[in-house]
Amino acid sequence: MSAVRTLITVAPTGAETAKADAPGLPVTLDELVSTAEACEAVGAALVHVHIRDDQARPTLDLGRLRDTVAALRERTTLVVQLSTGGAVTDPFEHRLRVLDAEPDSCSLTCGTVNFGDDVFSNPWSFMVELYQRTQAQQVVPEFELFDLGHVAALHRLLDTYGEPFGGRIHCDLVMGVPGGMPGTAATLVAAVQALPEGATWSATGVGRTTLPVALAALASGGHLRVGMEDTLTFSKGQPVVDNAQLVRRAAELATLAQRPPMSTDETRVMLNVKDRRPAHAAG
Ligand code: KMH
Ligand code: ZN
Repeated sequence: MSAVRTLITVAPTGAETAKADAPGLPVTLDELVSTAEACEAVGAALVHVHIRDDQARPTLDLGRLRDTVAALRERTTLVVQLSTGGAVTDPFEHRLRVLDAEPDSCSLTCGTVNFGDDVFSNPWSFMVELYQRTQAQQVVPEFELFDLGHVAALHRLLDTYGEPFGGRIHCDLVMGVPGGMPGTAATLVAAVQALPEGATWSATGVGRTTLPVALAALASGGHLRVGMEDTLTFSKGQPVVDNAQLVRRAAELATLAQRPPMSTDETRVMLNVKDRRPAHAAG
């Protein structure tokens, strides 16, 4: 069944792009929080977070992650999702430790994939360890699926280790990565048909697949992820100015499809995240 509203996730930074190549990329805490505020104002409900160090290099420093989660909770109502993918160079132990920053949600990639000239490594043993930690630490995982084989690995994970924390299965199809599944409508439909029964899902098309994937996702009843982690060109010859520009366009597309953006409260209910906001935490 198709959702009534559209969850718009923004992935504002990623780990791959240099600030020098994309001036609008948020790399400091202030830039990230201002970006998050601007994106919430135009329709985003969830932020997928990668952070940078003082030299704007990707980092998984736990103190910085904690400060980032706190600042986002203070200045926005967005659902805060930390990346456990990090950069392709990050060791597994650092990626597992991300959960100690107590986000609402985290990404969990369901298999290894060629990633341009690199390899994004997610062996089964790492997936299992990360999944079990999400269950123990009460963090809702979002299953990142870069390939059809990742959908099969997701079924194996659920069959073997049970349901995720919160009881909802939420996936993100990451399409158009050189080495992963192509960002086409036909591939999206094939992946969606293979998802676990009752799963909710968003899709993101990397690079020039952004629009075809967004349109196919809306046509198929899915949600949207956009942002400068995935897309740096707004249209032919026109660089993305900032993340809000991409969120605004996604919100317009969703509204045209008569499934306008979902609020942050509705998103919390859909994903069943634990409420860790200071004013809301139980006990
Ligand atoms: N930066 C990529 C290697 C995730 O956030 O979980 C992995 C990535 C996926 O971005
Ligand atoms: Zn990411």
